[in-house]
Amino acid sequence: MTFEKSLRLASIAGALALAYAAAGAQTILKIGYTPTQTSHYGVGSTVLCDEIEKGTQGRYKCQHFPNGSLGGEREMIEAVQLGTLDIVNTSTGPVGNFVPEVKIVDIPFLFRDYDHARRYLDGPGQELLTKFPAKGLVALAWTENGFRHMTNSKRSIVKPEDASGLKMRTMENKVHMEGYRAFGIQPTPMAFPEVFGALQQGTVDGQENPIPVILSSKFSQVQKHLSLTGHVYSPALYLTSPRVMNKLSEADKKVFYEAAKKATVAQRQKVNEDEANGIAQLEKEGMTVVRKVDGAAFRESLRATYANYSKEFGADNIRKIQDFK
Ligand code: EAX
Repeated sequence: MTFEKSLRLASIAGALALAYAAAGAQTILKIGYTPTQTSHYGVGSTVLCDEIEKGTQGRYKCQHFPNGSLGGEREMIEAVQLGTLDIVNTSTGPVGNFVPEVKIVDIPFLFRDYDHARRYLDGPGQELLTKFPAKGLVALAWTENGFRHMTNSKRSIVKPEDASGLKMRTMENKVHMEGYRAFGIQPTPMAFPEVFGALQQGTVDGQENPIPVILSSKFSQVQKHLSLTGHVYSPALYLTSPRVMNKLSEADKKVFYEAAKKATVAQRQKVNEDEANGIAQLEKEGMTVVRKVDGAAFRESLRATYANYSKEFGADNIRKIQDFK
């Protein structure tokens, strides 16, 4: 192409872009997550998108891909890096495979309770968000999946010996798997969209997830026993890419970050509601629930594993998180 011709084409493209903008052209952002649209992920994603749409006067709008319709969390993060997906609302499950610094927050029994986890992530945990751009990702904000509990089809779990020998689906997360092995579980990593079928067919005996996921994914249909082990906190993130962010004006960037903050509040609120009402609901659906788990025994079983975590992450770094008030 001659220089003149390409100039002419460029000016045509420019004129077209202006015409679209005048006609109220809209950019569609594809957002994906593994649970349903009515789950905590759907609630948070809806607020994120509504706020972005409002704040940009409709120049940006979302198309939701819930239910893992675009694959598991690892695949969706890859899609965001590649640019075939714009935003993913994902647990940290596979994130450490992309941004290794994040793995520390996946250590079992690291956070005492929701208040501890949320305040830590909103405070010192913000520093971890700065590690994403080097990996072709932008973390808009921390959000939440919840404390994970075990379900299975075989027996009630009160202490590690009860969990021992059970084949359980886990996320593709080495930190989790190492801890769960110490509980005596046989961890079987699997993408979330495969989990219901695997439970139904008995490929695995159980799985572990927060109440809002167990509820929204209807695991009560394929699992008899629920134990409130709360063995690990599962953080989540709204991830997008530099590709998306670099197209935004400074003002629009601010809109995206502010929208993510509001979304986090809504997603955590939905977790609170499910924690408050969901356990009774799951009982009504036929699950046997163990509320009093021997937490001390589960922690104790992790002693040697914690020594390994300390080697990997630094004992001081772990203690700083545990001691955060
Ligand atoms: O992020 O894979 C999992 O078990 C996650 O907890 C679920 O997809 C929600």
